[in-house]
Amino acid sequence: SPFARPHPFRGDRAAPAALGFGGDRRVQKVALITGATGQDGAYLAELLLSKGYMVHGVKRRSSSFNTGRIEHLYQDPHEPDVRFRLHYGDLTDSTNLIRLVQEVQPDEIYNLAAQSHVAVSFETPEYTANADGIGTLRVLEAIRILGLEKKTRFYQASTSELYGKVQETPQRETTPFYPRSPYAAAKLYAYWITVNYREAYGMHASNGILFNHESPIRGETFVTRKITRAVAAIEYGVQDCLYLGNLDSLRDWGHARDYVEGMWRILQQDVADDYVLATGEMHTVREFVELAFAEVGRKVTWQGAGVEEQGIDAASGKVLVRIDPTYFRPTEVDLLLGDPSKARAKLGWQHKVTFPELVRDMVAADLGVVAAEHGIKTPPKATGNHRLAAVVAAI
Ligand code: NDP
Ligand code: GDR
Repeated sequence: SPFARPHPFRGDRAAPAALGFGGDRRVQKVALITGATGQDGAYLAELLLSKGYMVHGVKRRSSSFNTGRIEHLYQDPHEPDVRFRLHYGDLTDSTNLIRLVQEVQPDEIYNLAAQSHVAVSFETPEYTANADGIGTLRVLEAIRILGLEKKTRFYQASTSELYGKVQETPQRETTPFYPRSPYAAAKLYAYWITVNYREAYGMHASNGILFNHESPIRGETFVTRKITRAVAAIEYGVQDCLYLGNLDSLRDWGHARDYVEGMWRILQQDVADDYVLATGEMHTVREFVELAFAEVGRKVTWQGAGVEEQGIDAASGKVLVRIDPTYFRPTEVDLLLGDPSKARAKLGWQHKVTFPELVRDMVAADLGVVAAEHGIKTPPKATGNHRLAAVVAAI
């Protein structure tokens, strides 16, 4: 048994029963998450810990603090029964990855690490290819070099961006790919190298083709979080207006909490395969803006066209949204709409959080975040219940 010897990363005692794990170490699974400090990494680590896993996360060295999303999961490594460990690492460093996989001996690897911003990938295409494309190969090779092909299951964070210039709507597993950015081109390589290692070496390697998923801990430069933060900041008078790019792109937006559950289910299947995870509903950026401002009681009306277009507060006439062409991408993905039928049939997975619930959750959270950042103790004027609750929670 791999548990016969003491292992440097496994505690000597059983995991706490309070977390639903029965205490038999032989059934405790070990997971390694790359990108553990990101949005999905944080939700996934929390999910796996709740299922009794020993979770190892890879974090990058940074001169500034980058573990804010997983702070609540941190355990003092000197305590007994530690089930969450962080290790320094980088997807551009193959020796580091080989050593980590060797030390951790994971049952499951979730490869979530990536330069994940589509617009930024046009600025840093070579780095994006290295981290997102070759980085995936490095993790797969680590498994193979260490002879763990039959032990370690592999999940690749593939993306709806693969569909890019859409060939079929809605998009499903069989829809042809047409990447429209250096990010998507790098992820295309990662997708196919995952399929290839499955077919060539019999590895349990799967792609989750995930459509956009958001949350209150979404990176602040992705459009949804940028909007919800701005709604809060404008509401508190600490931001004048919100600058956006293309208001008409259509996205299939879900909640990250639902999607990490899908990732886990993909790795629990007897046979590795590729799955679309999506809501099957799409909305424009414009609709997201309208719904987010509606959460604080503002109605946005649109005036002008093209880069002159503005979103106006119907009640006060204040300009809430302006267009900044720097946010347009050299090549845009106009429309993404996923068909999650296969995931529903084979994994029993479907999204739970609806689009309005997602927007509400994010706006409520950002009202709290922005209030806390600026030391705002009371809401500026009478507000909806959730808003008051968020503010109270933050102070
Ligand atoms: P985030 O950008 O929030 O997180 C990315 C993570 O990868 C962070 O932990 C980041 O570290 C880490 N990272 C970046 N570069 C490297 C590197 N060279 N070596 C090691 N770690 C690195 O992304 P999400 O959580 O939203 O997404 C997770 C994965 O899923 C990504 O691969 C993304 O491309 C993919 N995806 C996301 C979708 C979404 O809608 N969210 C949809 C489909 C796919 P740090 O915190 O230090 O920056
Ligand atoms: P996306 O997400 O490119 O779909 O990639 P993002 O939120 O960045 O853009 C969505 C759409 O909004 C338009 N947009 C803007 N986008 C940003 N970031 N900032 C703006 O000011 C702005 N104005 C308009 C964009 O042009 C785009 O059409 C995300 C990432 O999480 C990827 O890692 C993941 O693979 C895909 O989702 C699925």
